[in-house]
Amino acid sequence: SISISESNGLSFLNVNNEFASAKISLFGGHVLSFVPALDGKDRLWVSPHAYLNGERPIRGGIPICWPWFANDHGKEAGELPPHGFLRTQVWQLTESSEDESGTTLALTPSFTRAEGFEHDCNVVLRVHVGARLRVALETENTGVAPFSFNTALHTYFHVDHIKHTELVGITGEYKDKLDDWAVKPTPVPYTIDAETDRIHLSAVKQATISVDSTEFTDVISEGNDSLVVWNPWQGAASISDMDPFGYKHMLCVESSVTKGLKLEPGEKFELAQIIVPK
Ligand code: TA6
Repeated sequence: SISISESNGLSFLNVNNEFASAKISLFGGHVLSFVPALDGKDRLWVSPHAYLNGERPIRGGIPICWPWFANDHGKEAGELPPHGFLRTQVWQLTESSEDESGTTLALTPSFTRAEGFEHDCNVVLRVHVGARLRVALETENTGVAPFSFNTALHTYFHVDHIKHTELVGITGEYKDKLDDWAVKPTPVPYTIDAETDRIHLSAVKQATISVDSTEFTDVISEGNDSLVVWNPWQGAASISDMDPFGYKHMLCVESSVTKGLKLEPGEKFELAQIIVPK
């Protein structure tokens, strides 16, 4: 079933079926929770201090970065909104259906053209809530000229404790934002014990979040050219909408396009993340 609830001027879609429940905010087209019936544990984390009133992007869940990632819009940081302008607008539910595999929704943002991105295109977010959660952002060039963009599904995964968490399956090199983008080999084992802000440069298709050496969640990516891993660690204390200790319970693993993707007129592109509870 799908129901709509309202709170603080925002609307939320509540999906419930035999496989899972999920909550999606129309502000941001933003998935906030995915609780599989398998074990009843939410795979997504939302900050207890998140703004859920439309004043700011929501801290947690699956923010949508588009048509640039962080501040890679080619202007000075702060001139344009970080991570683009889809995560701060109200989306519309345009389709919904239910079948034996779960519930599928389609949402569209109110606008896709704004300062910094003056191109004709359509954007659709498709969310399938089943035994797995699949979130797919489709961009279509409806104009007459090519354009380039970046995009990410900036997912905040819930982990019981970051110190007991390991990322398995990421190979290749990463660019370290915290070290002037120095290129470094991916660590093995991949544990997090300090502030971490990395763009892994290979198109990692599957990574596993393990807790206490037990697989907890698989993160499958489609269409990505990179994977971003972020945890602010104690720097979270300076992020006003993040609990100072929130970093202990979250890890961002983001299916991303960060190298610039060119879409020709008439072309469509889909970036997807599939969250598989183990
Ligand atoms: O994905 C990593 C990152 O770009 C970090 O550099 C960090 O700033 C984070 O996202 C959160 O960004 P936000 O704009 O949501 O505060």
